[in-house]
Amino acid sequence: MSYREASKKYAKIGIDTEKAIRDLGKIAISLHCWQGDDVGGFESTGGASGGIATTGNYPGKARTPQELMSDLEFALSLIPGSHRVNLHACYGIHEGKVTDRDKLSPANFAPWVKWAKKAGVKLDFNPTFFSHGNVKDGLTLSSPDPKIRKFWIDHGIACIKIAEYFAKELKSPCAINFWMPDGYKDEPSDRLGPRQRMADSLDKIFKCKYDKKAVVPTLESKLFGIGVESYTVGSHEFVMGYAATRKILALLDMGHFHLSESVADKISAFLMTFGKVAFHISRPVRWDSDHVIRQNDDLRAAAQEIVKMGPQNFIVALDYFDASINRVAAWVLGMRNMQKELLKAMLVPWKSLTKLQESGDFTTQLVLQEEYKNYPAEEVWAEFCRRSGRVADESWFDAVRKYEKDVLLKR
Ligand code: RNT
Ligand code: ZN
Repeated sequence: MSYREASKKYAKIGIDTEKAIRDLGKIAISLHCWQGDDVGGFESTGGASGGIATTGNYPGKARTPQELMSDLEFALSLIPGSHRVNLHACYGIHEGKVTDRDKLSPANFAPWVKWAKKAGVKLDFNPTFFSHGNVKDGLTLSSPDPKIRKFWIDHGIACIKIAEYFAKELKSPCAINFWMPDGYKDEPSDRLGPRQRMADSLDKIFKCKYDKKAVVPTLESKLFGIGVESYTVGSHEFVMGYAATRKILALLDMGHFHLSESVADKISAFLMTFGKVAFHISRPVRWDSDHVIRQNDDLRAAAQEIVKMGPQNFIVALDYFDASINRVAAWVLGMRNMQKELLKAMLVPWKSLTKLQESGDFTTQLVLQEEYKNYPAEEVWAEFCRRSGRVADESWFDAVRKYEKDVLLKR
């Protein structure tokens, strides 16, 4: 089937494929730099800690800022559309001695801004509250030790300044996501105190002066982490309450819920409360394992909610890290999968399906929901890729294989 024929078929159910192609082109997804080096960063060679872990030892990971930048650029050259890159504070660039997290400044990220301008991407940011000696007994902003709290508060403030710098330099608001691993392995005696200290520390961070239009803080909730199984300070209830009362955004990570919960179902309620929803698109397998996202039911359902409620109301960032496969392929595949699901969601006539829902015609609704899954979305995808100057099918992977041979395996 050609694109023209597919377009005609869609027109019969009230879908304008040209509009879908235009709309998809407008969605910028934030590509997480940390898939490129297993959440390593440029401060030490310690690797990730704090309830998150990477597994695998595939060759070729980026070891320097230059390597990470070129890998990102190469990945972006295989992904249609224009996107954002999501940096973590531990990816600061240090000449000689490493500047500690509480003293980071825009200077540590100037090379990233220079690169972003050249690569034509905008930047998002994250303070790094993990993989550091000042995570004391598993706690940062909620530590009972005021010196520890102060260190991390200063880190949070330093990062807000860096986010503001990104926004101003790149002329695009910068989302800055706060995720703290704080929690306990076994049942704590006091669940309230750490949450009160966490809220107080966050208040001290967000009290700093910053341009509210340029910097968009988000707060990420979590159910549990490895080694932090019994209690997480930043639970969902904590995050919803804090974010709603302080008028910042809550961030939903698809791996941070009980596995039988539907994250997609939460979005509409969040949207009503916050007006905007921030998202970490991830794939948990039995736990928050951060597998590369696939075109599965969970991703489809999330993409459908994003499309139905208006992509402009979402901050869509990817968050997974698989060290057992080619890391560039992991980026490209995940981004393209996300885009494919968004496109498929745009090619469903939600208005007519909603009418069926409201009239109680659940049989027709079910039948059509299923039949529409087999409409020729791939022709529209191919056309979108053609117009973006990217290949539509799996041949992008040939380029990755070549890059692996020529560049990655020589590291
Ligand atoms: C951890 C959170 C967090 C991190 C990144 C690296 O469980 O999902 O978002 O994955 O900040
Ligand atoms: Zn996350």
